[in-house]
Amino acid sequence: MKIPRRAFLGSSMAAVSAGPLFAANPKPGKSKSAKGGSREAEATAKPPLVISTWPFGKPANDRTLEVLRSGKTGLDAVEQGVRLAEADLSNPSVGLGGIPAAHGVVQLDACIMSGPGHRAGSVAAVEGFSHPVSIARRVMEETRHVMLVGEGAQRFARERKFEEGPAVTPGQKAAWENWKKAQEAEKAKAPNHDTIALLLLTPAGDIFGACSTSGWGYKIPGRVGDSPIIGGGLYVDNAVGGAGATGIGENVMRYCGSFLVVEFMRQGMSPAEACLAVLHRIASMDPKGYDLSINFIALDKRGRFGAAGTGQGFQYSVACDDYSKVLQSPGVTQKPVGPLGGNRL
Ligand code: SD4
Repeated sequence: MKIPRRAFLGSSMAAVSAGPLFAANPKPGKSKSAKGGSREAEATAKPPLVISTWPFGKPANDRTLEVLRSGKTGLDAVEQGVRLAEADLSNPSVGLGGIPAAHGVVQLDACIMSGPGHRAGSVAAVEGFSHPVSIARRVMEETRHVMLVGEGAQRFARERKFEEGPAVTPGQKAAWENWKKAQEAEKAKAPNHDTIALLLLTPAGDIFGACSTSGWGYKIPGRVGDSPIIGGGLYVDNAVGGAGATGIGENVMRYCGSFLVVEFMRQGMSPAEACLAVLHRIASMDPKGYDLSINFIALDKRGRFGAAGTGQGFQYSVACDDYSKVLQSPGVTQKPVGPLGGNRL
């Protein structure tokens, strides 16, 4: 097993998670306490480098690198990585295996972004199709628009013969019926919702990103979260870096969260510092303070990467040549990431 070149971590917690492939950051000044007692993580790896949300991002990262190594483009690679997560029907938060909306049908949100050309495509509230990330890509490549939603997005996908997915499974239906008995849509609590946001830095220095989710479980039909919003759940700037989000989208999209992470990197912060700075910024403005259940991942043009969450326990996945791991993100508060995290290995 080879050790990735130039790899280091600045957080003791992350260094433990990273194992022997990463050495402790030799610059102690870089590892400072975050508000609330957590520490920032900082690491660098030689591209190709992929970072994504949650442990289920790990196979998606591996797939992304595999596609890139096979000679395909960075855009192909991030799309295929996210498609892997979308195809996993045991994942209750991405793809058609996701928790349905309040009317009992799964509605999917996704987007894709290319650093080169600063191009983006997005779809929201799409029912019945297995791979919203691919529909988003076609919106980007074949229309003059950035975002299609609902019936319009479905018509667009149908015309292009996109794969229609399995109907709601008996398990999803039974869970939905139980939920329906218990509460109204307006009072819906999400028992578990995650998202895959995935970022790639290619050896040529280009950055690509993609994001896909079934959103907030039992959401009001038509509700759109941060994930398909360019600058909300995902943002890429080819001159600087990329960022993605997971958690309660309402707490990200009101602040253009991923855009802000990238802007802070542009001002000189490392990815880890930028993720934390955005959490602090949002908490300083939001009536809920840090009680937000949001998490960010980021990478920059130099191959540095990092993550941060409002609570403890947010895990993210990182892969580069000869390295593919699930890492632990620093959390600003001691509150657990909670059922919204739904970490699974
Ligand atoms: C949303 N941000 O729809 C997504 C869901 C998510 O952990 O990431 N949950 O709000």
